[in-house]
Amino acid sequence: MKGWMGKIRAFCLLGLTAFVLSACGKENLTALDPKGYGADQSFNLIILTTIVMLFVLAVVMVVYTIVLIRYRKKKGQKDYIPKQVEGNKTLETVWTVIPIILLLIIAVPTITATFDLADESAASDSLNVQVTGNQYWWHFNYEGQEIQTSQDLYIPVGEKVYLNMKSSDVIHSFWVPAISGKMDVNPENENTMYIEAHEEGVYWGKCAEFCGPSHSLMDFKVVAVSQDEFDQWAQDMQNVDPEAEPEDAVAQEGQSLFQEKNCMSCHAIGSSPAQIGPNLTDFGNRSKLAGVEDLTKENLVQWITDPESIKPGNKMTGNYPEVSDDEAGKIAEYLLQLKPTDITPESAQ
Ligand code: HEC
Ligand SMILES: [Cu+2]
Repeated sequence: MKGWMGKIRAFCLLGLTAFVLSACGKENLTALDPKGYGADQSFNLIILTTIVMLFVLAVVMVVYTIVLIRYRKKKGQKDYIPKQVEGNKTLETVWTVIPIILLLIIAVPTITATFDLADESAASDSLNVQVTGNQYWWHFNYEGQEIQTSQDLYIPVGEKVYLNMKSSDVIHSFWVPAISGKMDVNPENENTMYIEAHEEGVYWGKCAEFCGPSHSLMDFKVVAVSQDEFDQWAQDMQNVDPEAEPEDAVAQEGQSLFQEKNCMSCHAIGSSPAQIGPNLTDFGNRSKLAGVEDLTKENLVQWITDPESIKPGNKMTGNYPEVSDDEAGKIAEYLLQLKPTDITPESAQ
């Protein structure tokens, strides 16, 4: 009776776990539904290695079962030691050669893909973006163009985009599972990879190298848009006047406070490269605040008054003068109206 109940309980737990886990993950945050060039390669290799492993498993299980049934001790049989066989040449050759063949089947496409993904020959004719990993946010500097942005990386769909990556502090890892594999982002040397998205859309990215208390909150997005939309976006971003006065009176007060409270010592608006904190040129167009929270006025006020409550260990906490809720509300009005372009993560979805 007890064993029976245990089985039911284990079964329910398994079902529940599967149910809960099936809701995990965000849209376009999986390597199992590839939407980009590198992700295709990884996925094909996953399938190939899985087939090879299942083949090995099947063969071993069949042999195991046959041996188990055929050579088991039969009723009435006496104990005896079977004939000892040693150094069978044919067997030794077979079980050496088959694994070598299986490993070659895996190795050849893996090495080919590795070299293909490291190919930098098209870099000079492609869009190049300098990527900087920072404790807990990403910065993007479009080379040869007056565009700096943070958190959301806009790219034209169907084009190779080269990412030249470095870290400003510790080691991070750039990973957009649906588009491509991971690449370490080191403080000392630049690593380069290219990404290419097949479809327009928003793809979630994660830092994949433990980098501090808010490592798991170091999310970002790749926004893939058509070439026309990308050109429009680039033009709009270049045309931003960082000192433009907002129309709304409250937002105007917010703009003055943004200067008074020293926010500009770390945050740039426009293409200035200052980057102790995220560039806020298109902040109002983002769908997330600091990469993780929904971009609402309420959350923004909370961030400005107490960033620590959202991202522990971030580099903003304690490094600016105290801001009251009222002042934060005004600054929020100012920041939320920074919408220099109609090309946004929402429009790309
Ligand atoms: C010492 C430098 C520094 C100062 C001064 C500073 N910040 Fe920040 N700020 C940061 C850093 C670093 C981050 C990124 C935090 C993270 O995600 O880990 C950040 C993030 C933000 C974000 C989220 C940006 C995004 O892309 O989602 C906003 C909004 C912001 N700060 C507003 C302000 C305001 C308003 C002030 C002035 C009251 C201010 N900051 C002062 C460094 C600073
Ligand atoms: Cu990181």
